Amino acid sequence: MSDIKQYDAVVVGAGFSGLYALHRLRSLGLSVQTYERGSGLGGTWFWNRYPGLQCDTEAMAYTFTFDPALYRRWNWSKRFAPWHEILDYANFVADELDLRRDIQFDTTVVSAQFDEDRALWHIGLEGGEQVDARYFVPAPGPLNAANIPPMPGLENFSGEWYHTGEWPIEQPDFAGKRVAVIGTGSSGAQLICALNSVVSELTVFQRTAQYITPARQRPLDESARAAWKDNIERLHEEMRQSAFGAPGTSTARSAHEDTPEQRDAVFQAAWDHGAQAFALATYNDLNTDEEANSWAADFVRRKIASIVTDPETARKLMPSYHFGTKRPVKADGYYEAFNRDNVHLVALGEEPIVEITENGIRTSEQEYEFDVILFATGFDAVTGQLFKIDIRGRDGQTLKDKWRNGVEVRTNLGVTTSGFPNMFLLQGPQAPSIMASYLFGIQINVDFVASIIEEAEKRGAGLVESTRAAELAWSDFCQALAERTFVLKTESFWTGANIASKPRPEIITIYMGGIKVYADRLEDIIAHDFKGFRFI
Ligand code: N01
Repeated sequence: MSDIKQYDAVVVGAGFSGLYALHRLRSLGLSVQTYERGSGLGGTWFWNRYPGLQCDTEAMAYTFTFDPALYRRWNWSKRFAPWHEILDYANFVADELDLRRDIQFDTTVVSAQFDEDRALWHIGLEGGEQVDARYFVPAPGPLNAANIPPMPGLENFSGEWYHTGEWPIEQPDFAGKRVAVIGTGSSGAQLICALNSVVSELTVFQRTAQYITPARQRPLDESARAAWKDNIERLHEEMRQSAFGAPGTSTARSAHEDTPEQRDAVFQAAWDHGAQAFALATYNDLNTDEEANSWAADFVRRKIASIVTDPETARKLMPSYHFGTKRPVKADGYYEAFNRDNVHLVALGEEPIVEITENGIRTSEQEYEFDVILFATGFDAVTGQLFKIDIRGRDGQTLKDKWRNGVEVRTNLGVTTSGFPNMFLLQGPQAPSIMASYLFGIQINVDFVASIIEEAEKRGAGLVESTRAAELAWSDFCQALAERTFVLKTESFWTGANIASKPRPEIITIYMGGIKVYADRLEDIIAHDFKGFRFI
């Protein structure tokens, strides 16, 4: 008798998708073991804990809706949940669903090899232990592999430095320090807003000027929570029928239907409302129509000009790429921060970084001295963390090779890829994932995986696998969706072009079709005998 532990399913990661998968698969009667590399729950919220971090999806929509009673038991304090409250929520979910007993922390899965003869996955853990599982369910997170750009001299820096995505558990103290922030995406913008009044000097190194609209954070009172809780069954259905997966995040109106004055009023109302309104709920053609896009972009540029008092700083902050082709950034007080005497802006297009020195950062123009350098430089997105696991399917083929190191990622619905039977990706490439309300997308994704596994168990099938035709059709569909928009015109982590050393994808790794289209497709597949999947 082998002393290798045997499970029905192994889940990699105890972020929200891993937690819900553990719950759903366990409720099918399977034995499930989850391995988590961190020492706590929460995935991305465990690793990102920088000052100012909050979720930019409204908290009441960033809550599991699969069990209305569970939904009603949790109380968010603010419109946008701060990171530590989201960690508390992850722990609440784990406790309520009694998940902890099947999660092993501080355990990194390093390999997973499919054994065709035994219809099993051999899963290798750091330290050498191996376990076996019939189903292998990686949920390592699409924004989990920190991108620390190679900068000559970093090893010589005598101060402290951190990356937002690998933040220390003990919060560093920045009071009175000279701080550099490199990067102005969601993480950088939140950091800049939180730190500018705490540090003595804050210097922002900006590679691309972004469109940043206000989040409009505010406390949530009982009546605001009740408005959601009392209606959660209806709101769940509204989320299911929407593109983004949250109420109030879409519109059927074209920007061409309004006069310039009306458009300005619509943009202003969205600017005042905050959250996703500006990008998603103003007009439906911002990402497909040149004029509509330019009207939105101009509105933000005019805001920058009216807020930022120094014209030279305002000029550097003006974005020029197509609005919405990088993930829209929401932050309160971002442009206002640059009116402070202690906040400085370096536009890297005009003044590139040459090296990190012992005392700070040397650009082409001068050396800046810092006590702290903060990298808000994003992630090797979507495939980065997945590729850290040596995953081998049929005939020993690695996932990395099959997907040509990210150049040609092919999945069926973001869930499976042919040649890797009984492997189910959660929030994987070409699933709604980072392009939709995250927890809602998780529910749809995991419920579908659970349906396939339930069907395989019912049929007594040892293996289930996507057909090659199905994954070609789905990934080509994802690419076609992207080509209908402006998204491919801009270098971003959506297009896999944020990291210079990474090969450029030929097939996009994100899915832009929205929750409704995705969920309808999954229902149709189930109704048609799981077409596109082979049960063996
Ligand atoms: O990362 P990013 P992020 N030298 O890739 C710059 C989620 N999130 O961590 O635009 C100098 O967006 C880079 O410049 P450029 C959310 O999905 C959510 O901010 O590529 N600069 C950019 O300015 C978000 O979209 C929340 O030219 C370099 C920045 O670094 C995603 O995570 C909060 C550089 C990276 O921006 C990623 O956001 C935070 C270099 N070599 C994050 N390399 C919520 O609120 C990169 N940059 C839920």
